[in-house]
Amino acid sequence: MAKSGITPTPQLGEKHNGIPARLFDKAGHAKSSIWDIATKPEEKKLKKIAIPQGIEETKFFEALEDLKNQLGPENVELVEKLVDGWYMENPNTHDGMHILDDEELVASAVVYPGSTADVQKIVLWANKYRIPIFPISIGRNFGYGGAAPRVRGSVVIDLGRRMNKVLDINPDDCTCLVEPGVTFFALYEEIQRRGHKHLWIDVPDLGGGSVMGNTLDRGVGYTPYGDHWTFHSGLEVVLPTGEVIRTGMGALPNNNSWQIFPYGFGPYSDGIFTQSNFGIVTKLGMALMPDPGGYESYLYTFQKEEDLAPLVEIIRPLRIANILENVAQLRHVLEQVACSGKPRSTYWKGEGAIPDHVIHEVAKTLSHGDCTWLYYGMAYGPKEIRQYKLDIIHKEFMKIPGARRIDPTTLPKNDYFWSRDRIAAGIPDLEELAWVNWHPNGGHIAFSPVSPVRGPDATALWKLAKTRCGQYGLEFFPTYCVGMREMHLIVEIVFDRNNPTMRQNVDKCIRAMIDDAAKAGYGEYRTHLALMDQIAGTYNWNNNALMRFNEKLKDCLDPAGILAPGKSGVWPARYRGRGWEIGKEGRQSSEGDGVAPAPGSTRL
Ligand code: FAD
Ligand code: EUG
Repeated sequence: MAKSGITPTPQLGEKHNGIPARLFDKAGHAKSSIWDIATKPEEKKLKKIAIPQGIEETKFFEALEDLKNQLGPENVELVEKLVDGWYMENPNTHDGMHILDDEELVASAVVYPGSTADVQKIVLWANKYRIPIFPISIGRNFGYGGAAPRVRGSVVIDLGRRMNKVLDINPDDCTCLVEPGVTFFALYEEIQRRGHKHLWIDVPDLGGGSVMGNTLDRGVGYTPYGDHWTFHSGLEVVLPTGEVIRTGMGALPNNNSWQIFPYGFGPYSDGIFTQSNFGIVTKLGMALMPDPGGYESYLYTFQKEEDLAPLVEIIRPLRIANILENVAQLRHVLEQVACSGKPRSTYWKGEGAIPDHVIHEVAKTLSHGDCTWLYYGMAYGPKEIRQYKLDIIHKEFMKIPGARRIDPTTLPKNDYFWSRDRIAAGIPDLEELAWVNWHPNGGHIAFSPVSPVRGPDATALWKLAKTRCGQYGLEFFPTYCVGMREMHLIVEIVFDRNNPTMRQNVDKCIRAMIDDAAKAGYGEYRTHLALMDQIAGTYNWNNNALMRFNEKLKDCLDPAGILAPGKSGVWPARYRGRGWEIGKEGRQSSEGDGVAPAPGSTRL
């Protein structure tokens, strides 16, 4: 791709999913460094529209005409080509970071509702014609499937394009209510614009995702409010049969407590709308953090791989006692090397994974110096309050021989440290994208097991990943996100999207890790569409009792089986027993053998 062809990144003022003006230059750099080494053709014309199984082609096109009549022709688009784009200009038709062949997990069409009533219309339409639909808020679920539907040919509902208002910010209660298309970037800017300087949000490593999509996928950020689902309060949901509900206090007409008390009365249903295919969320309430009156980032480095176990033992009691206050990241030095944004070939051209000694040679040249682990944390509050905690942390962390505290005053303004500093203070950024450039046409996928905050567990998972990635000749970037009583280990593997052999190796490697982990008693907190069946299969206690419960809910809530079939491994009755699961044997095809006619068709 010619560098001269690079267009400017759309800004927030022009597009709901654009980049804030303050990060425009950074986005430009990120984009050109991707384009500099890209070789995959930018655009691919589909051989054929991906018509979903279970409907005749002519009937499908008739159905789309009907949908256009209901929503306006400009709000329904047929998918005829695939453009992978990049993080800031992500496709809504497929997974821009596709691990399977790029024509596998693709939409037939994309539809843009403008209101909850429009979403209801789309759901009723899908029931009428038996067409699978798949909701996205922004579609930047990179590492986990992007905007792709699980069933090939589903109609993607891109909620964010027209439903992207911050509906409410309550500066006294410190809460907000958002529509699907509000990104972390957009929410942050809106709070600044309204002058609520005392309100913080909590952001993931990249700010381009939606508050809603991230929270519904149970994503994480890095302030004390890092576990997003914990901090939500209140949903509005369109059910797969078209009814709308409000959960929690939202069910009480004229209530003024929807965003401050998440439970309401009676069975608490919110959880079933996360990582699920039981409803389409159209409004979400979130708690906002009050400015703690000061903050201070710290970075400690640890020399040896074996330091992991004693370090994690030190972390656990401090984290539970809230001396370690935020969802911190404990990162491996290779990720820091990759964060420079330079491709792997800069450091190593050989076969197999980069040898450790090469990584350490490069690490010596980085601002933090050579090490194996880096703990990026933050202390909050006025100076004297912070200092109390920082002193304890210093005393404890320095018990590890060779531990070092990096003095932030020695670090230049553009050092990666300051990006972590912004993120832990709720200021969304774009820096983290750099490591996706490790390979040309960089795609990535995550293996994300949950670990107790215990030395032996952290070490077991680290070794498991190291062994399998070594076996497949792959580098991996491990980061532990330190929750209150557990850690998510995020093992990111970058691959060249244009290299099918490499993609297949990554797929095999991750599948092996999932099985190894399950055998040792570890499960994933979240996953890519292509891995959902396998992972759901590991949560199989008592003869798959949980999956049978989920299937019962699915059949009851979605009798026609139209909403995101197969999401999280939950298949509607019409699809079951027809080979739709992508198995651990590494089958690359995502489709099964047809669907049964749906029951109850006269009612709908
Ligand atoms: P979407 O793609 O819109 O949706 C995510 C999921 O939720 C999909 O399965 C979708 O079907 C479902 N969904 C969305 N909206 C609805 C709705 N209204 N109703 C029902 N279901 C819905 N993630 C983290 O959590 N923390 C990180 O620190 C982090 N760091 C990253 C770093 C890098 C470099 C990259 C590339 C990715 C990172 N991610 C991280 C992963 C991902 O980018 C974010 O989680 C992102 O916020 C998800 O994308 P989205 O909000 O656009 O969600
Ligand atoms: C990260 C990435 C994730 C996630 C949590 C954290 C951070 C990576 C891609 O998914 O789920 C550095």
